[in-house]
Amino acid sequence: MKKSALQKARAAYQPKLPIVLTGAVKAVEGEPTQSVADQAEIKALFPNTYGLPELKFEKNANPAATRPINVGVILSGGQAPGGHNVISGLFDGIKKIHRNSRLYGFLMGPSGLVDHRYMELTADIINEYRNTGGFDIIGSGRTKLETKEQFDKGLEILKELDIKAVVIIGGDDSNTNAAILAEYYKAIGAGVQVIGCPKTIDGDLKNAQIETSFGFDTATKVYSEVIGNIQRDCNSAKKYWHFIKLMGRSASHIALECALQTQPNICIISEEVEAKNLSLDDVVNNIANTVAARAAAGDNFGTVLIPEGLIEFIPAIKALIAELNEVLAKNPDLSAKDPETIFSFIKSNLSANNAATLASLPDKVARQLCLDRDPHGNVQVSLIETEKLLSEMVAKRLSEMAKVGEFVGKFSALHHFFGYEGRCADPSNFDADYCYALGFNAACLVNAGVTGYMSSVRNLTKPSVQWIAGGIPITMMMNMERRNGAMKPVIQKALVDLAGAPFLKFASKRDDWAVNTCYVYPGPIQYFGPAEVCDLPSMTLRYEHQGK
Ligand code: FBP
Repeated sequence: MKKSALQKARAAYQPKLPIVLTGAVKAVEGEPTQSVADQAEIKALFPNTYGLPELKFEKNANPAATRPINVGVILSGGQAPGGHNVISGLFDGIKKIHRNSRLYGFLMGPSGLVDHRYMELTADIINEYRNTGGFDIIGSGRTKLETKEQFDKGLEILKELDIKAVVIIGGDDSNTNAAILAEYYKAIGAGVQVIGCPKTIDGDLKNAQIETSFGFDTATKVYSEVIGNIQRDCNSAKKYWHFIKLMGRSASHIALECALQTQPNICIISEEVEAKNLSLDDVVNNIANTVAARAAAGDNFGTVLIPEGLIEFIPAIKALIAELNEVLAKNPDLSAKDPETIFSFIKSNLSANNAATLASLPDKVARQLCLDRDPHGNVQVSLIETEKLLSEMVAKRLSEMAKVGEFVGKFSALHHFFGYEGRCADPSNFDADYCYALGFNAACLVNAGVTGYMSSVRNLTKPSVQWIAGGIPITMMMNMERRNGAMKPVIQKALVDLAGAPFLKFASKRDDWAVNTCYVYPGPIQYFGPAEVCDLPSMTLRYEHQGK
């Protein structure tokens, strides 16, 4: 494989491990835990893995003799920078436990386990992928692991390869499935442990125990670089409004982090739209008013950041999606029908209010909401062109305002969607170190013999040598939610906290950023140079944990 100059230099980067993981460790148990909500239901569903204690690794002066352990690894869901470093940390971790340990990668996501598609990850292969972006070492996929048949089929190959533990690297849905798999294997005495790793650029897999998911840091730095470049372009030409949609699924963490880094004129936060019960027209009017205020000062340009999940948070559309989910869940045969039949069936089976909301949307958006779902039942918000929908509605509103003298200026919009551009970037030093530590730590959890735990590395705003390593029972993060028409145990998603330091910081500055031009240009991720340039964690993490 031909390598760029940066790739060659980056291959030599040695991720910094927390000091505690550099020698032999022992797992110290904390208090028994409870799920974040719905304790009785979760306990009943996870009788073997509920209530486990948190674990913290400490140095072990008298390590016991070890035996080789074979481990399987799965990359699940969307790509996130640093996945290859989780795998290399895991590889180095199990090799440190015993040099004859073996690592097997299941190919193209969870389906690789079920379909017995795998490869052994040897040192030569691992060395090709250290510190690189992407998930291409074994590929990823979104197959949902949920049935007993899938679990049993997976167990056949795990037994054949003498695999003692499976590490599932995924987001909230994949780690929910990891918990279900752990419970099942424990219940049947399969002798296979399951460990999760918190991955997703969306940043919504975090809680009191998991400070951030990996990939968020790098992806937001990539988006912030290009948003900064666009802002400099628009401040140079002074003739366009840029409508920039950002990935992040339901949560607006990515948009908020990019706003903190680049200081755009407008950034919409979906969670606030919902909390204030704003309609689509309210959102449009707010943007149009800022465009008009800037135009009055002679500035016919600007930037608007839009979280991709916005549409789901507009209360009327949220109600519509909830009913769509019910209709789809009650009529499973629909999925085999052609799109036109599904669309007209849905339209004629909605309540009057929701049918009216659906009818008010542009046809393309209405169809996307009804027809495009991922295997977990999520609306595929990345496919909905909210940036175009908003700019068209803003243009219409501005022409009305112009007629009554409330807008005097020009409005010319350009559109961008940043998501895939950042998911496979070479990990920042933060993500390279964090991911390597998560993988290495997962090996320690396997060695500790536990199951149903998520690899946890904390204290992340401190230098990486001071990070704290351990394991968090996945059931601790779970609650009951309605999915596909039934109540299911799932990991609670972390949305933007409107009382949290990152949002409050943004809210205190945004009026100034709206009218004045206060752009910041963060520039590209730096991999070599002083720590204060190269190793800084995200602003979200810094505000959440250090208040700065
Ligand atoms: P995960 O939750 O699996 O990490 O995926 C994140 C994400 O990048 C979202 O931001 C986005 O909505 C979605 O994946 C896109 O999915 P796909 O890769 O299937 O197009």
